[in-house]
This record gives sequence, structure tokens and C-alpha cells, in this order.
Amino acid sequence: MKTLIPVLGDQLTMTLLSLNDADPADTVVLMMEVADETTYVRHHKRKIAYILSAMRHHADALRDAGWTVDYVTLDDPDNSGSFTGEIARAVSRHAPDRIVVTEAGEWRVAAMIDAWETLFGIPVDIRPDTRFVATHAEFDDWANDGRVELTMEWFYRVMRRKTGLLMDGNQPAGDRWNFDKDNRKPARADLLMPRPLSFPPDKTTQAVLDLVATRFADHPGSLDAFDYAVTAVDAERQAAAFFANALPQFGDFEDAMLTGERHLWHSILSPYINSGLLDPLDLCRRAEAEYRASRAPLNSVEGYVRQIIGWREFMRGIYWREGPDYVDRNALDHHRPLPGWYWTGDTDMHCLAEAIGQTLDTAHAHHIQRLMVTGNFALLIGADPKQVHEWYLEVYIDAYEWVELPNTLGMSQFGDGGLVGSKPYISSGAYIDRMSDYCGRCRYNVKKRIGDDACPFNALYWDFIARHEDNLGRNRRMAMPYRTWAKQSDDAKAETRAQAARFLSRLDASGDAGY
Ligand code: FAD
Ligand code: DLZ
Ligand code: SF4
Repeated sequence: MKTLIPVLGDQLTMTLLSLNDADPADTVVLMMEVADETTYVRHHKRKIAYILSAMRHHADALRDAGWTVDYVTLDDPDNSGSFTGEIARAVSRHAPDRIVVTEAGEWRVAAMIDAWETLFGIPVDIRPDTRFVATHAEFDDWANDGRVELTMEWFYRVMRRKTGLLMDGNQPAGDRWNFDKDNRKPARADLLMPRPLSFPPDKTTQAVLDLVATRFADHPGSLDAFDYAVTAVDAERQAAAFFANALPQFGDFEDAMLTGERHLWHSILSPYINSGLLDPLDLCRRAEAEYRASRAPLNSVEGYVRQIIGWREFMRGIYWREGPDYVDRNALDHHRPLPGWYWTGDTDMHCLAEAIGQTLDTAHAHHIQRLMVTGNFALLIGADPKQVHEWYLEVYIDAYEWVELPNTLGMSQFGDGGLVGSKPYISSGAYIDRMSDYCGRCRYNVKKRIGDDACPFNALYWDFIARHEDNLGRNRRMAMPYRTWAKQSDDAKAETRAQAARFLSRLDASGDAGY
């Protein structure tokens, strides 16, 4: 039976269930570079280059493994521009008896695949994506089990038990499930800090870089000094370097930020995990092995494992459970456009200039920059959560909707009203000052709330608290800021709110803040 197996750009894994039982002699693997996928948002140039180059290298790896690969390039003059259009052309080229495909990673593409059977009149077998720890049914069973709130921590413990990761019998290693309290240290730059490996472009990548530079010149971001891995072999080298050099201090400095230090002790593996070059569960097992061999402390290893089998799996569960309308939620009724400098980094707020600048240069920023700098600021100014979501989907190399949307709209913007996070992730400048060296290099004074040189985060924070008292005033986890706000004199409150209003009206007028 002749089989057509489409492999999408985030399915660059040899062990997909769709390939599992196929006979290479009777199978065509179809890979498609299509305009629709490159433009459904204005992806960062580096993200497009990474995905297309990784796809081309993966096609070579599949051929080396004995598969027949039909690869459609973006500049093929007959390219129809869409997955469905390319399946139509492949069906007429190869006349398959059936299509076997691994389920898509997002609602938009899942809807396309659902239509193929009727459109093409041949059976379409959609197989589960086994690169995740929890199946959809497992997440739903857990979520439906009489829970008032869906708390990541409880789900994470189920995943720990399921995988046996960091378990000593029935008990968590070190007798604690969570070492987050040990993991909030500020960092200091030094010459011994680990650096991710650099993978200079080969011929294939260079051809893709040239294509992207011409065709996506109006997309954000830079292609300069492109050095991401684009093969499973090189991604594996980066993983090995992370385990050897950075994992031991990953936990301690997980939330730290430093000027000019773009990676700190983070793994920079998310692009490879999300596109399929690395297996997340395998990475967790290897992290555990570092702990068991006393080469990495438990706070680091538990922190790493939590991010992957906890947060990553939880986000996927929420995405599929909440449905295609999740993207339109706007619990706080926020509608302000994002300032134009989110696409240039041209702001005098140093923390934002750093986070956005590095994002435009590398298509990567680490978690606390995404959550407590760009995300925090967008939330404090009341930015439209759907636009914020589109920005994150555009600019990050690891951004696919299933993981980016619940992180952005849910965790970062509280757009789902508290489903992902039980309180909004907001802070004044004090948090950024504690966790970074940004404020010492900023033209604003982080200690001041009022005045031309006052850190904008301060008045914005209290203005947010005041604005949302009806929504959040009864939230137990917000009790402290509301008590502090209530203790302020009426004059102090009015002065703070006037300061925030001045900032916001300047932002609206100019697209920038500059006092
Ligand atoms: P490390 O700090 O080394 O963490 C280890 C791994 O844990 C990561 O590689 C990643 O696979 C996983 N991980 C950590 N946190 C999360 C999380 N919250 N959700 C899912 N996985 C997590 N991550 C994405 O993979 N894609 C996204 O589009 C994305 N968008 C985000 C948007 C916002 C607003 C926020 C706050 C976070 C977002 N994250 C996203 C999570 C996190 O920022 C990135 O996974 C991380 O920065 C990737 O860099 P790293 O590989 O060095 O991670
Ligand atoms: C993100 C992306 C881009 C930029 N380009 C392609 C492409 O040309 N071909 C492809 O197969 N996939 C691409 N992708 C990734 C897809 O958008 C991703 O596979 C879908 O999100 C499926 O869930
Ligand atoms: Fe950011 Fe305020 Fe610190 Fe400047 S002072 S870096 S604006 S938190």
C-alpha cells in the first residue's frame, strides 16, 4: 500500500509514530516549505532561517536512513504556498493509497489536516505525538478530577510519578518536590560563565540565509552571525555542553539577568526540543543522571526537570484543553497597542532595551526576561493580550502556538483570568533591580516613583493595582499589594496615578515613553 507521510517543520524527529511502522520501499515522506507557514505571523528572520535549514538537514538525514523524501522548497515555482495545496500536488504526483501523519502542534494546522480525507478521498491516519509525556486524555483526566484550580505543581507531581524522574521509590529525591526557594539568586558576570556552542552556517544554511534575507526583508530581527545548530547531531553537542558546563548552576541563577549576558546558565535548547531535534524526556533523564553521579546539585536538576515535564507539559495540556478560542480571551479587558519600540528595542528603559535588543539579534531571551521585563511591562500598560501573543509568536525561535500562547496570554498577560497562573506576574522596578544589574545602568531611578527620572515600572505597578481592584482585590495571592496600596494617603495615590497617566499618554502619543 503506497503511503504518503507529511513531516511538518516542528516534526523533525526520526521516531515519529507516523514513520514507526511504514515500509520505506512503499512510502514517500513529504516535506514542504510553504509561504503560509512563513507568514501567518511576521516571524523573526532568524526563526524562519532556523526552521527551513533544520528541515533541509532533516530531509538529508531521512534519506540517509533509507526514506524517499519529496522535498518542496519555498522558491519552487509550482509551490502552492500552503500545506493543503502541497498535499494536493503530492497526491497527484504519487497517487498514494493513504496518508499517515503525526498530529499537528496547533489548532490552525489540525483543522487543515482534518479536512484532507474528504478533500482527497483517501484515508488519513492521524497519529498521536509521542514526544510529550502526557497524552491529551491523561491531561484531561487529571484536569477533570474534581479540581477547583488547575495548578501546575500538582500536575508536575503526577508527571514525576509517571516518569519516575527524581523519585526514590514513592518519595521525591531529597524529600522535597520543589527547590524553587533556593533558585532565586542574582548573578555576577565572570569570565568562567558558560557560553553556548556556536555552529557556523554550512552551505545549506547559507543558501537558506540568502533566501530569507531576500524574501523576508520586511520581517523583524537580524540574520547576522547566525549560529544555531540545525542538525540533531549539533543540537546534541549543545545539550552535552549544557550538562557539562551550565546545569550545575542552572538552578541558582535561573531567574537572574545581566547586561550583555544573553544566556547565563540557561540551556538554549528550546528551539531544538520544540522542532524535534532533541527529545525532552531523554534530556530530563540525562539531567537526573548528572545528579545521581553527584555532578549537579538537586536544586538545579529538579528546576530543569520541572521546566520540562512540569511547565512545558502543563502548557500543552492547557492549550489543547481550552480550544481554539483561547487566543481571544482578554480577562482584564486590555486594549492598548504594544509600543512600536518592541520591534526596534529603541527605548531608554535599559531592562527593556536589553531584552528586546537581544531578542531582535538572536530570536531568544530567557524566561525571566520574557516574563518579568517584556511581559510585565506589556501587562502593566494594559497591552492587548492577543497582540502581545502575536509579538512573542513572531520573535522567538522556539515559538509555536501550543507553547507560546498559554505562556504569553495565560501566564504572562493574565488574559485567561487566572487559569495558568493564580495571580498576575507583575512587579515594580524593585524586582528587576534585585534580579539584575540593569537598573544601575539605566537613566531612570529605580527607587523613585514620582518625577521625571522615576522608574516607570513603579507608578505603572501601583496604577495597575488600583485599576484592577474590582477584578483582583479579592484574590488571596494579591492581598499584600492591596493592603500596602490601601495604607497610602489619598494624595500619594493620586500622585502615583497621575504619574502613570502621564507616562501612558506619552506612550500613546509617541510610541515611546521618554520623559
Ligand atoms: P531553560 O531555561 O534552559 O529551561 C529548560 C527548558 O525548559 C527549556 O528548554 C524549555 O523546553 C522548558 N521550559 C522552561 N520554561 C518553560 C515554560 N514556561 N513553558 C514551556 N517550556 C518551558 N518556551 C518555548 O519553548 N516556546 C515559547 O514560545 C515560549 N514562549 C514564552 C512566552 C512567555 C511570555 C514566557 C514567560 C515564557 C515562554 N517560554 C516559551 C518559556 C521559556 O521562556 C523558554 O522555554 C526558555 O526561555 C527557553 O530557553 P532555554 O531552552 O534556555 O530554557
Ligand atoms: C514555523 C514554520 C515556518 C516558518 N515554516 C514552515 C514551513 O515552511 N514548513 C513547515 O512544514 N513548517 C514550517 N513551520 C512550522 C509549522 O508552522 C508547524 O509545523 C506548525 O505549527 C504545525 O503545527
Ligand atoms: Fe528597568 Fe526601571 Fe530598572 Fe530602568 S530603573 S532598568 S526602567 S526597572
